[in-house]
Amino acid sequence: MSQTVQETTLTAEVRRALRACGVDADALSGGLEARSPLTGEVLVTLPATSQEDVTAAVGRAAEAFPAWRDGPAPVRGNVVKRWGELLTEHKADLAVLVQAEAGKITSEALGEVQEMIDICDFAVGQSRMLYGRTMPSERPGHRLMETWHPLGVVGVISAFNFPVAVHSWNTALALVCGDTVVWKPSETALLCALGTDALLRRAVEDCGAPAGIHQLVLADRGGGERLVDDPRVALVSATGSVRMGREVAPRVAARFGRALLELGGNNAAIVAPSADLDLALRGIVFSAVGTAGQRCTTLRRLIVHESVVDTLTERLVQAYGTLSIGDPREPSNLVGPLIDERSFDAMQQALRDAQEQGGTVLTGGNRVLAEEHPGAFYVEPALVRMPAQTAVVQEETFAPILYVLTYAELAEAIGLQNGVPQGLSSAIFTSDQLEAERFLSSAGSDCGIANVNIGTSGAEIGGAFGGEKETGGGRESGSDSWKAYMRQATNTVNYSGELPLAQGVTFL
Ligand code: UN1
Repeated sequence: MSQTVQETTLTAEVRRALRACGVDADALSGGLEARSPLTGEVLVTLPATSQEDVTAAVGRAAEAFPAWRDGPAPVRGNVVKRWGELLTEHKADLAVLVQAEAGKITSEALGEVQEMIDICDFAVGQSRMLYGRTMPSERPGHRLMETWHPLGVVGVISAFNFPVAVHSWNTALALVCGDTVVWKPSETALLCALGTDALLRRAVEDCGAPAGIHQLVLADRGGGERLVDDPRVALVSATGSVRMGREVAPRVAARFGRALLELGGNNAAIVAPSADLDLALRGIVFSAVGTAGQRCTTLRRLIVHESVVDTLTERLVQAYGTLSIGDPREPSNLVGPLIDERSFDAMQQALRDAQEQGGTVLTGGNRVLAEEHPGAFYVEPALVRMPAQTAVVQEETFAPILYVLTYAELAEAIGLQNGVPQGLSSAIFTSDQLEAERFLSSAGSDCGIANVNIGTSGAEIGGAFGGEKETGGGRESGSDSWKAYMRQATNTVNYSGELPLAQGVTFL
């Protein structure tokens, strides 16, 4: 262990959890620091993956691909099944690492690992359902059909806020689809990546699968660029900011690679006059404040009918007042820390901008526990009444700020909801079926996720996850997202003994 790491309850617990997942925690040392947003302390130091190592990792994944591709998909499913079993066995251990690095409260850290277990289940089933269709051919004695084939190496770039679940959405599907994976986790979530990788490595060994099918690289930005630019990487699946997506997408496009992007959200909920306000209140608070406002699905804008806005904001202010903020290991706390100081500064800047743009902070926004933890950034979630959807409201600030806007007519509310550059998640709280249907129709929400009487966050893995516009257009996780990890081939088989040409063309 390096000199900088002090032995504390947290570092001891993290090392125990790493060992339980199969990582030789005592052998770790190096130039990278894994820091905890809980206290600001360094948990472990560990070696960085150099840019050359990233290229070598892509090489190993590319080498493992043909044998993996050629095996039966349900046999590939066995590896994912075993991974799911190990994740179930080590759910609490991995959650300790998620909590230590992402700052989640215990139930959300456990919930994140549960998402991994669920997607493994889903992918195992999918391994027997990589369906292609057969279409009627226009020619006699011909069969027209499609088949789905493995794509190659998939590069997975994941973010700090769902540091392991989003990796598993991609990896569980990519593996059953016959692809191999190189994973670059967030630089602020290295330990939970090590734990996840160790469990997957064990599953690979237990099933006798090729060792190269999953490669973890603890790389910085330069290493990430290597991954993005490598022509052997058939698909780059990247989760993160719009800024990151703007850099990744053209680089991948320049070499005609595929990109699956899951970028920022600026999610809104409409609260209609007929809404059940008790239910709406709970849905709003969880979506706005859960994970300290650091989900890409976090509720950031509340569009409330003018007849209920005063009652609802009053109740929200009250509810915000009861939230306990602090060390997420403490079961009574519901709001953990922001990931780092930069994130805190961005929140403060957004609050200043909001006030300059005519907003009123109804509650929250202050840093707390600064004396106890000078290196950690705990904040009171903020509720801000805005006169209009101003510039700051149109941006995603990755912190717990909820802007409140009002509307008179549903069309106006939908206009506000859609009037931002991002298009991930959205919701309406209403008891009016006609309103709900309008919201879900093609003239309603323009987001990838549109919900009724439920908040914007906390999606199940069974549906496709992703959004439109600046959110990047990618779909991950459930439904038929698996198709992004495969290539489609169209096959025409002629068993007629003649050679009729399509479109009635005659030749020779
Ligand atoms: C993310 O924040 O990148 O729907 C993913 C949710 C979670 C996933 C969020 N199931 O909030």
